[in-house]
Amino acid sequence: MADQDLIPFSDKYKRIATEEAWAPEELLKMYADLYNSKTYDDPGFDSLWGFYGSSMEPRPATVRRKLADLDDERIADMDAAGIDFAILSLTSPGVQVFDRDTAVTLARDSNDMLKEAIDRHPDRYAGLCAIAPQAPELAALELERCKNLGFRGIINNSHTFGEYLSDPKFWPIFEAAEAMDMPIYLHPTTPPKNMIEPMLEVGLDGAIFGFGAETGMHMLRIITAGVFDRFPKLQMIIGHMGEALPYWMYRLDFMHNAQVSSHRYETLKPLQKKVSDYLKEHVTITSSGMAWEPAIKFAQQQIGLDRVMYAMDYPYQYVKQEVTDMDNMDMSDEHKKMFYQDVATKVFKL
Ligand code: 1DF
Ligand code: MN
Repeated sequence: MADQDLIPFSDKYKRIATEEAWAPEELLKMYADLYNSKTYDDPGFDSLWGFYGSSMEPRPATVRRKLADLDDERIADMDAAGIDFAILSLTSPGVQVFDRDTAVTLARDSNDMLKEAIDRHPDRYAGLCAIAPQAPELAALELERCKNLGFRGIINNSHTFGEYLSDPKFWPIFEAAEAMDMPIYLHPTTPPKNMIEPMLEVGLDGAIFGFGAETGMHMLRIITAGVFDRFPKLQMIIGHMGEALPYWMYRLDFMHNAQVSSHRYETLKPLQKKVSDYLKEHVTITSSGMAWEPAIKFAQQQIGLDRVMYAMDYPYQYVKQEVTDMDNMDMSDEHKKMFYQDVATKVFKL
C-alpha cells in the first residue's frame, strides 16, 4: 500500500472505534453448518449467513477472513485507518441462534478467546462480553466472570428467537449489568420470522434497513416496558446513529403520552419520564455505518455531546475515507475529541 493511502494517527485525539466485530473460525463454521442443515427456521439467519457464510464474492469472502483475524490483518487495517483502539464484540447474531447449552458454552469460549487477543494487544483492544440470553441467570454469571476478566460491557445482538429483552424473563441480565456497571450494546440482527417478509422479498432485511428498524424497535420496547424505571443506573448503547430514534423523539413523546393517557393499550404503561428522556439519560449512540456529519451533529445537539461516539463497524464497513470525513467535520477539536475519544473512555471506563 502506498504511504499516501495511510491515514496518520492524530495528535489531537485518540480514535476509538466502538462497534468492531469479530468471530472465531469455529463460529463461522457453525453458522455455515446451521444454514446447510435446514433445521433452523429463521429466514433472517438464512439471508445473512447463507450469504456471508459461504459466498465467494469479494465482499463476503473478505468479511469472513477479517472477522476471524485478531492479529496482523486487523492491526494493519487499524494502523492504515488511523484507528488507535477498538472495542471488539462477537459478530451478529452471536450465540443467539443456538440451543441453550450450546449458546452458553460458545459465549464462554468466545469470551476466553477474545480475552487472549486483548492480552496480546492490550494497547489496541478492549472487549465486550458475549452472553446467551437463552439462559438469563447463567448470562448474569458470565457477566460477572467477564467483569473480572476486564471486559468493558456486554454485546447483545438484538432479538433471540423473536423474543425481546423487554420480556421480564430476561431482566436478570439487566439486573447484573446494572449491579456490575457494565453498559449493554444492543447491536442489530436480521428481523425475526414474523417481521421480516416484506423486507426480505425486496432485499431490505439486512444492514440497509431491516437491522435498524428491528433494533430501533427493540430499544423502544425496552424503554416502554419500564426497564429504566426498574434499573435506574442501567446504561445502553445503540449504533448506526441511534437506529433512527433521535429523529423520532418528538413524535415518540407525543404519541406515547397520547396513547397512555387514553388507555389505548393494556401493554403500554405510564413511565416516570418522557421516552426521549430515557434516550438522553440511558443511551449512548455510535456512528457505526453512518459517518455522516449532519446526523452526528443532530444527535449531539438533541441527545448530548456526551452521548455520541465514533464507531467504524469493521469489517462490514471498513472505509478509510470515513475517518477523513470525520476528521474534517466542521466541529471544534474539543468536540471532535469527545466524539472520538472522551465519550468512549467514559462509557467503557478505559
Ligand atoms: C452487516 C452490517 C453485517 C453490520 C453485520 O453483522 C453487522 C452487513 C453480521 O453489512 O451485512 O454487524 N452492521 O453492524 O452494520
Ligand atoms: Mn455492526
